[in-house]
Amino acid sequence: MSYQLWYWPDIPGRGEFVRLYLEAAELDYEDMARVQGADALVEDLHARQGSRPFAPPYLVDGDNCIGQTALILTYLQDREGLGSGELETDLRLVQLQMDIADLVEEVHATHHPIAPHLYYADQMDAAYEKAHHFRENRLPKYLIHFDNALSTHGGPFLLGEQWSHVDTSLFQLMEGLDYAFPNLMSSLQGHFPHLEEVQSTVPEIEGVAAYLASERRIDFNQDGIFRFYEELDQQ
Ligand SMILES: N[C@@H](CCC(=O)N[C@@H](CS)C(=O)NCC(=O)O)C(=O)O
Repeated sequence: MSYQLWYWPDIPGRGEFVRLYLEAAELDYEDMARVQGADALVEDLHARQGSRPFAPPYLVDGDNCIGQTALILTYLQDREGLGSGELETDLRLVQLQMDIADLVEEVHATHHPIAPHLYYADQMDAAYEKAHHFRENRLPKYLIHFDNALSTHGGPFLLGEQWSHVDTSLFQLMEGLDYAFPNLMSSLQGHFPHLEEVQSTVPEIEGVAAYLASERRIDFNQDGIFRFYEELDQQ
């Protein structure tokens, strides 16, 4: 039986982290809202009551409904036998995936620092200040952390030759950062060689290559988490 992925249809967003792993592992899934639309997503979410996730993305696997990107990826890894087989290593993967989720939240906060439901135009001053701290402190701190983690097994992936959900997510993260902060990221070129290596190697995974060449892969846009606002990318 195929998995059902529910996520907003018009942005890559957090759904893309799940999609990339499903595609890398060549797992069968239906991208429900891409077919049925955003209204169907809202309706499905509200109909779930007790087992209802707080927000998309969520994955439905028979009677199981799982929300939270990092948890979905961990669930898929375990369900499909794609883990390392060592508890300590798999816990490290979850921990890094949660670090990625934290950074994704901080990226979103650069353009929506006050409230996600307010327009960017109504929180631009705060966004400007938030983005300054993000560029100067937070992003470098995270990138050093991920680059160090990647350096431990000799690459190209976190665990060496075998890719994991952390690699597919780091690829997506770097792609999103390049889109949202092109000036900043080009100034950092060469500083994080392991991240650059994973960014260029993940697209070579067979399932990912096929996916990236397909129409299922949609571009970053100004409604998503990774948005380009020139004023937030100043050096
Ligand atoms: N921590 C959750 C965050 C989920 C989330 O914020 N989803 C967004 C879309 S990317 C959403 O639809 N949020 C609606 C809301 O917060 O009310 C995760 O990593 O999956």
